[in-house]
Amino acid sequence: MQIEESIRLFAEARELMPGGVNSPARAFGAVGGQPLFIDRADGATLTDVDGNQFVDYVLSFGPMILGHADPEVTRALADTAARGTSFGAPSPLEIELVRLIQAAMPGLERVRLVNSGTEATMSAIRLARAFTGRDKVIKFKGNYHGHADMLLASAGSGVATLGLPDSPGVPRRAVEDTIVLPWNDLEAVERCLGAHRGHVAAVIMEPVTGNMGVIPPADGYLEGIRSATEAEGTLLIFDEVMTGFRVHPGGAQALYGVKPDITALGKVIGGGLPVGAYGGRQDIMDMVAPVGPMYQAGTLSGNPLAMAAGIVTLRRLAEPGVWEQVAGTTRRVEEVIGEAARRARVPIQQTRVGTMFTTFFTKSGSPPAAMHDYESVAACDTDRFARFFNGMLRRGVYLPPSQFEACFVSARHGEQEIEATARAAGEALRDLQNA
Ligand code: KE4
Repeated sequence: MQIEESIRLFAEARELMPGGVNSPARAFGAVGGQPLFIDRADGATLTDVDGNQFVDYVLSFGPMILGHADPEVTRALADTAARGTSFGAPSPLEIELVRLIQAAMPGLERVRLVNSGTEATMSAIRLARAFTGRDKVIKFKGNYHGHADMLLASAGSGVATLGLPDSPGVPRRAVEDTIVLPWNDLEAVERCLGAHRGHVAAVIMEPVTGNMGVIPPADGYLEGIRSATEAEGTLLIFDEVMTGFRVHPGGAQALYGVKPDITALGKVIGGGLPVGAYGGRQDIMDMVAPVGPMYQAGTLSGNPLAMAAGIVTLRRLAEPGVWEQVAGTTRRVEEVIGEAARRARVPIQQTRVGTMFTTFFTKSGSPPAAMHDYESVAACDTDRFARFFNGMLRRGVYLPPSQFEACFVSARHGEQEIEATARAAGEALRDLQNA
């Protein structure tokens, strides 16, 4: 595969931007080689600046569930842009998007729109502290909630990939009220809440993790955390920035029937434009300025372009059968990769929830029974993953460049993409086994 133009651009980009990228997750740090520069994308296909085409399972790390350059989204963006791109004043589009979010997640009685998932989770934590008057926050090892200081401790995603347990520049006092517990261990939460009775403002969690790969909660885990937090007056925050509209049309809260007090959203609700949101019970959200004293603001919050793309995306996902079709394709993709691994006799563990999935490369010999927590994922054979990633890339399939990320499927992935993935996986896994 010829990538001369990407090489040239990467050299130039590194002179301008740290690592030549605007997000570490794109840096290929865990898989070697260098990031490819993308020229355009359409449907399930990425085309890089050298003309190489790929079946895309990154989909902007989740947002592009309709597929890239969806004609209806593109038309809505053009029409909206022609009417002005930002007013610094409310617009009817914000009402439309919030109504679509509430239709899917009725527990969000009030919603505040922001510009990224990081802003959503950061604001949700501030809100929980304001509402409870408490300072401590429980998060989980391997869960990533964006890069706000108080949440950048033992995070997943790029932090796990880069092995940066606590980022420099985050002062100790910024995380001294952040307690990090093991994921999928209900007793640890119950013990911690008891030990810090009256001091824990919130538990924040990815209800299904995506940032250490996809790991579903153990049976009863979410329900147990819900009742334990309820009993302690601690707010439960579901970070559904990734899982929202991905694990279920109503998010993990609908899939598992567990209602958080506050939900953070992002990615899909903006259809590929910068967006985030946090919302929940009205009595809690009434703490947010200008109704209440908790301050949070944003120049481009509720931006008409992000609203337009999000409205088209959520409307389409609400049409009968659309989301189910994407979930069905996701199951097929998992099947063909699993079949290829069995034929090549390469040990893998596969996880899938709705429209997101992960292929874990376990160390041969004694693979863990199942992917359950950060330790089981950290024990994976990340070198093997890297070789698989590059074998797939060379054969026209673009996976997230880390074992600690989720793969995503879109409404535009079909038979052709499944067959191309099956063929590439068969060859890449055979190469692995013969290496
Ligand atoms: P953003 O600030 O990147 O919009 O959202 C942060 C965030 C919050 N919560 C969850 C559960 C998330 O997955 C994310 C962002 N996810 C990463 C991918 N694992 C975004 C990709 C990147 O950092 O470039």
